[in-house]
Amino acid sequence: MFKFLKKTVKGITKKFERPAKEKKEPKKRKLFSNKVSEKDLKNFKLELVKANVSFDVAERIVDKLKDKEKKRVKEVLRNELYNLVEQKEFDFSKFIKNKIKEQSFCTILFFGFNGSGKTTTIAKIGSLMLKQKIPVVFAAGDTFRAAAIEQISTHAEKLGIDIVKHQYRGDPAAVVFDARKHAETINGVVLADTAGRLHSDKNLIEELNKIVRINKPDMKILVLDSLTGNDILEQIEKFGETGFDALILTKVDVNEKGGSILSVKQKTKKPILFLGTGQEYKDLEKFDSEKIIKKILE
Ligand SMILES: Nc1nc2c(ncn2[C@@H]2O[C@H](COP(=O)(O)OP(=O)(O)OP(=O)(O)O)[C@@H](O)[C@H]2O)c(=O)[nH]1
Ligand SMILES: [Mg+2]
Repeated sequence: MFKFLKKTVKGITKKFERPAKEKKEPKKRKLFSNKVSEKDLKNFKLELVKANVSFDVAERIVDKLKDKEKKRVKEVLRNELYNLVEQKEFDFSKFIKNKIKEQSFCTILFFGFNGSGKTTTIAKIGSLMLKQKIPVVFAAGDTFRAAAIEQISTHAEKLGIDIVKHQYRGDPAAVVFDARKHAETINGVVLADTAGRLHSDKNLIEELNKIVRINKPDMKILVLDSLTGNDILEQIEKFGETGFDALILTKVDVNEKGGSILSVKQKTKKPILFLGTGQEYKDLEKFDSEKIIKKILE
């Protein structure tokens, strides 16, 4: 996980950890500065961009190192990384439990482009809800992609979770509505799947907006594939039209680069709830800023 970003960050910190050369060549001492050079910063910025850190964020990181003493690089980087990924504690299960207490159901809508990992993530969260004894129902809201209803039905069956589904080409807003009615009868949470692709992105956003208008979900979660490079920022902008409360980043187990995590946080300022770390139900990690920084820096 994040091997490439880690190597990049390590590259610059290591470089400045031992100013041994200066001692060996006292005559030339004046030529050596104890500050980080412009050239090093430029190279570091390029490396960050290669690791999928967006240009803006790479610039921000590098700016923080400008005119800093070499020996302070690690500390400055640590602080900046912390600023970039820090977020307030958010107890997802508690949020759901409270909503159910208040209104006898909770509706959570998942969306994101095709293949980002929505359906798999819903199955993982379904499994988590079962463990926490929170009644749960799936809404098969992707009525567009061939086999999408079967895919989520298979998860429902495997996990022993109720599912509400309609016909292919049916209205997803109605599917979610019916699932919500079911959730009220079991005092549970609706995990609503949606399509990742329609005839056009415009259709997709319009359909999502309709689902939101009709069902007023308690939480809207954007699911992003962490392997996506700079396009990830474009995706965020597109789904920003619908608006979202939180994010889930998937496939971090196969993400060597890792920089997208920094850009996403900076761009959205929304909490990342979970990271998808594999294809099994258990492969869902609560987002932990400290842990991420440790992974990158140590
Ligand atoms: N390695 C890994 N694979 C994942 C993860 N999450 C999802 N996948 C895989 O990514 C692929 C797409 O996942 P789906 O859950 O079908 O994605 P989706 O967003 O529902 O896709 P559409 O329904 O086509 O829009 C599947 O092969 C999943 O097994 C993850 O955290 N790690
Ligand atoms: Mg899907």
